[in-house]
Amino acid sequence: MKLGPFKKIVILTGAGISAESGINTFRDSNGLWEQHRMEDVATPEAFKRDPQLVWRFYSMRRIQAAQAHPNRAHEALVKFAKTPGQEIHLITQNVDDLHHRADPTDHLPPLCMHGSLNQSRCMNCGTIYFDDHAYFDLKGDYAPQGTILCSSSQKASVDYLHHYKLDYRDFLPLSPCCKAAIRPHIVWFGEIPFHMTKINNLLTDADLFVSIGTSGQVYPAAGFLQIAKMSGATTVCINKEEIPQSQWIDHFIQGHASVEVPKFFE
Ligand code: BV8
Repeated sequence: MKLGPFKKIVILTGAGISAESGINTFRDSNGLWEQHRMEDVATPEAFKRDPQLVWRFYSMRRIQAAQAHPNRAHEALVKFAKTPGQEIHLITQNVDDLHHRADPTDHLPPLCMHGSLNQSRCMNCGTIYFDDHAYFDLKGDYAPQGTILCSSSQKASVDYLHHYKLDYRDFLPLSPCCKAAIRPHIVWFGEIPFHMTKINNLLTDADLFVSIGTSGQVYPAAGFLQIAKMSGATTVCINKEEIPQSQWIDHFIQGHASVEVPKFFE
């Protein structure tokens, strides 16, 4: 499909762009890992109620993301961003790092509105750490000392455990700064997504908005198509199935992201 030319292009991605890399989406499989609904696990209340369950949940997702690789859809966006003469912005709802790994030279740094799987945050002072450590193994057991499950980029050694002052009794990581509870640096349900001011400015200025691999179930991202359309943008949705926002979509391209995204952006 040949559209444009466009001056300011804004792209939103969701779990569907990572599905063909082997990362579970949220609503295609009925719940992830512990068979808990996202809303029951990915909330501040859930972390307060059972921090170990939440750390097991995110450990599984860290292990899965570390084993995945960017697919042709991630790569096609980076290739498109390298073409001169247009302004392109990427917003992602995903917390995996596949957009980053597809783009080592940062041609299209994503606005990660829901945070990052590979970062943790001290609950006392808010310090953010790069931390892709899986505190629990695939069976849900505490990752035994010495066999830390994390990507090779992380110094996997015993001093890592000591550095994070793992409290063996309740198997919970503590922040090296305050020895306080440390949580995934992720936006949970009921929390305000990151970069919202910048995102709203991008949506109102865009002349092309492309939504890729998202079910349009989670706000505020689910409202972006409407904002862009009402601000005068041409809107495109690339997804495996229809989404509720069809009235705000100019062009709906049904199919797999790894096939349709390269076709659309080449
Ligand atoms: C907020 C991090 C206030 C966690 C996530 C009632 C009405 C409206 C809103 C609400 C409401 N009740 C509560 C709310 C607010 C709530 C919300 O929207 N709830 C929903 C459930 C109704 N939202 C919030 O709480 C947000 N905060 O509203 O704060 C505020 C906001 C702004 C300003 C001021 C105040 C915070 C939401 C963030 C929650 N955290 N993620 C984690 O990941 O562990 S959301 C989580 O779910 C994901 O990050 C992702 O964003 C979302 C899942 O969405 P998708 O990415 O779309 O994934 P999904 O599986 O649903 O769909 C995949 C799609 O891909 C499918 O359509 C499938 O067909 C397609 N697909 C699959 N394979 C492929 C494919 N397409 C192409 N190719 C393929 N191969």
